[in-house]
Amino acid sequence: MQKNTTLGEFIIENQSDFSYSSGELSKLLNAIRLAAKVVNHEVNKAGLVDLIGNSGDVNVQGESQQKLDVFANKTFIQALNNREIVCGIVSEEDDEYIEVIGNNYNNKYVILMDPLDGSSNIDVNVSVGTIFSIYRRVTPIGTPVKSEDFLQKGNKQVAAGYIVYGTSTMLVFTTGNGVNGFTLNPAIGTFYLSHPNIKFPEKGNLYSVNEGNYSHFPQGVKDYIKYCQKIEEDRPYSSRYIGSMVSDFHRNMIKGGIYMYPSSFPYPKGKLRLLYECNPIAFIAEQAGGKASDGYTRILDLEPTEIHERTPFFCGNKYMVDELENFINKYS
Ligand code: AHM
Ligand code: MG
Repeated sequence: MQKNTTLGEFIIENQSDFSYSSGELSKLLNAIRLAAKVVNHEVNKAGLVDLIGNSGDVNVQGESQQKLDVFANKTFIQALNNREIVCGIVSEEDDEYIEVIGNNYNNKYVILMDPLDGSSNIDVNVSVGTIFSIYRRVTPIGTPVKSEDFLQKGNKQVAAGYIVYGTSTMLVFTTGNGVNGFTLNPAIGTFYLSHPNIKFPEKGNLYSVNEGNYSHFPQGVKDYIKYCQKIEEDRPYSSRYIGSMVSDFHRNMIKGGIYMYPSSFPYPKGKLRLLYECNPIAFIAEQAGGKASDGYTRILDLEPTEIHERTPFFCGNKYMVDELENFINKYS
């Protein structure tokens, strides 16, 4: 790989690594790259213009939508629609899946996304992210997309990634052949390969969880948190929690650590959505040598039944998630 590789060059050079190496997956990643730049531009100036705050609308899950949520949702949908690469889109912000009719239903891929994750952080200038998950459709080409195209297990993903709009903006993705991270040079609007072949470090010393919900966590999770805090060997671990899953996961993957969103009140099944939050992050985690679990089962092996379903989520260094599962299994 040459130095200063751009994302565009990387996509072309690695096309043969993509599971289904038609130019379409490359086109799809290019559409995401473009939308990411547009959203990045808007996120960066959010403090300057009247974009911060609530749009007044409520999404399907009863959560109030931020204006930038709406903007990011529209931007990604438009970029994907315009290129006629996907036959359907699921977004956290839309109740039903979106059918893309263009190209006579001949598009091969579906995409599921959270256009702006952690959006409650925008008002306070804290990092947010976009998460996406890509599958090959299972229904015949040339027919309208159906719900079974979206309700596939995570282990069928052909690509997944996230964009973190942080101190710098990064696009991190996998096509099942390792994880690569690209940093945006905002002066010229180009993503450069800055983090090739990302792997979790051997040891982690961070744990990330909303401890305000502690009293509602399952006993095994409570015991694991106490274990993280115990002065012993390489512990206590440091507690780090931004409240933007993309940023929390990104930090933990680079530095070593575990992210947890267990079942709790008011989220008996956990807060995070399986299809467009947990599955793509789990795919990336595994490709980086980590592990993702609902406490019992590999996230990527869960059988989805609804597009907006939730799951408890534990993700990080493999040995840390193994330890957590041991604590949980003591009570099962
Ligand atoms: P969102 O998609 O509505 O932004 O919710 C998901 C976010 C995650 O990014 C984050 O880790 C979590 O919600 C924080 O929730 P909490 O405030 O309950 O800790
Ligand atoms: Mg989200």
